Amino acid sequence: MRRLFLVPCLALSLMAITDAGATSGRKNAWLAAYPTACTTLRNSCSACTLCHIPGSSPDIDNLNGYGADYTTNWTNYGAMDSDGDSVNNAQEILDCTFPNDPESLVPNETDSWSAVKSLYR
Ligand SMILES: [Ca+2]
Ligand SMILES: [Ca+2]
Repeated sequence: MRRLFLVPCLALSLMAITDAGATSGRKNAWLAAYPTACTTLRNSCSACTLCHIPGSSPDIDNLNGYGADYTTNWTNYGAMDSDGDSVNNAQEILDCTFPNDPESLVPNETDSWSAVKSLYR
């Protein structure tokens, strides 16, 4: 009877260890792949919110669009546009914008210049 209880417990423990290791491995792989990424994105990666839905547990069931693309398309996720804002994920990392937030974009220079000119009219 005791063995019947211990075997499932051991199996669950191994699954938990394996999942935690994989999660940490993905995070560390991202940080290693983007050593010059801005501090905002690196902090978001370290806090798991770059790839997971904020406020949720950081497991495979709570990935955001970017996290899902990162996890399932390891070799091509940089060329993908996870948030549909017409900027690919790799460029968003270079620009320090969030690849899962379509509102997170580099400001349009034309719009910015128009805003500055409007102050002096
Ligand atoms: Ca994008
Ligand atoms: Ca974006």
